Amino acid sequence: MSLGKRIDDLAILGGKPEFEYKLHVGRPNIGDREAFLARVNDMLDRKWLSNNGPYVQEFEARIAETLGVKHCVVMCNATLALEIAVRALGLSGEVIVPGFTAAATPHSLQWQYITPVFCDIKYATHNIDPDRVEDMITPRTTGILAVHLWGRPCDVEALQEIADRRGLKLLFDAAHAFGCTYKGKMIGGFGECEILSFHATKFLNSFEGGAVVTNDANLAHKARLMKVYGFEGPDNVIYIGTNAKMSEVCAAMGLTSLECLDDLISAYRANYLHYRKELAGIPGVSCIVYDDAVEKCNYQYLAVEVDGQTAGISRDLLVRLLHAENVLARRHFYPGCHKMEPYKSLFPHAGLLLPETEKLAARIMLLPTGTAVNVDEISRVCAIIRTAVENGPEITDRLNAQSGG
Ligand code: T4K
Repeated sequence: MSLGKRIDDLAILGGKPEFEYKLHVGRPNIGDREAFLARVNDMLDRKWLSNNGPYVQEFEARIAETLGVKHCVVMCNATLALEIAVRALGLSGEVIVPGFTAAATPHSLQWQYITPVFCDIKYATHNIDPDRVEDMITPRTTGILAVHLWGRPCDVEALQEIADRRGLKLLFDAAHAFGCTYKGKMIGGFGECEILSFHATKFLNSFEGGAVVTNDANLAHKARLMKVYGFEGPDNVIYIGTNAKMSEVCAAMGLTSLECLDDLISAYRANYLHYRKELAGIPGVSCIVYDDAVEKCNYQYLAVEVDGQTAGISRDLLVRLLHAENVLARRHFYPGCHKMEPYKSLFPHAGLLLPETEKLAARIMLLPTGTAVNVDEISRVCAIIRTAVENGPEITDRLNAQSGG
């Protein structure tokens, strides 16, 4: 183990990569393989592979129970779950969303010809800023789609107060927030509904999957019909629907993942604490704060802010440098949805109202964590970052010289 790499040994300057294999952000958690395979065998024996099979029903019941919500409607991914929730709620015109989120969030609106109106975030929380939401409301606004980014809860009460006062529907993209709380209550039951993701890279994995969770029986019923083409009964379609069904094999994986929830949280938490310790004191580099004395969190995202001025190296160069070492850090959610198509063409000046989003998008990187990463690897990743920060200007100069700049 070569802790404390010297500048000359950095792979970006021609040295050998620290890792012979790639460390990914979002490597899936597999859970108990035997339990999963046993379920798959049962499923094959049963010859019931999709269409609201027994595993899907069990998965829905287990999620609702875990989150303390009345209804869980699982679907094939969170993007379709978002689209269905938006449609089932009857949203139209404009809906307010943060710009600092995955493309899936605004796409779920634009796909249905509803205009996503990008709202700035609060820098300290990375979440939509309720103080800015009010400014974005127009006569066409019908809803607020907030995101519990990195699993840290939005200011739910402030958003609900605005929604109630202005007659808007409030829903949450909780794709990152399985197992997290707001004011001690599990995320899942806030607003009209919340949307979960069980994508392979997520904390709770069903290969592909998502869900609408809600305490509203009518909304759940509507979402349930809409995910099966809008059929109510064998010959009667009553809504425009789609096919958003989850397959049995995905539900089998989801159930298996649920069984190891506590182990997963312990693994992510241990990694998070180790990262915090190892990154402490590196100038300009700060680790996201999760505080389980305040709220339960799943520690899924190891978000690190790089202040290039103080660190002496930019976030982007640091990411390039880490990639050369086979540490595949990600710049989520750079450059912000408002700077991606179709939004950057539709709203070329949106960034003027999103200064905090733009600042954060230029500084955040995600580092590898989860069950596929151990503390020894984390120490080595942090040692590379320390070397990079200690030698930032020299690395930049050498790279410029190499490229003839
Ligand atoms: N709302 C929010 C706030 C979201 O973040 C997302 C999705 C959604 C809604 C929509 O949820 P879904 O419709 O997906 O259920 C990943 C995920 O695809 C996506 O779920 C996630 N957010 C997004 C932020 O991240 P990428 O572009 O990072 O995936 P990809 O293919 O680059 O994989 C990440 C890393 O994981 C790679 O280094 C490879 C590794 N990997 C990935 C997969 C799938 C593996 O090692 N094994 C695997 O099976 O999007």
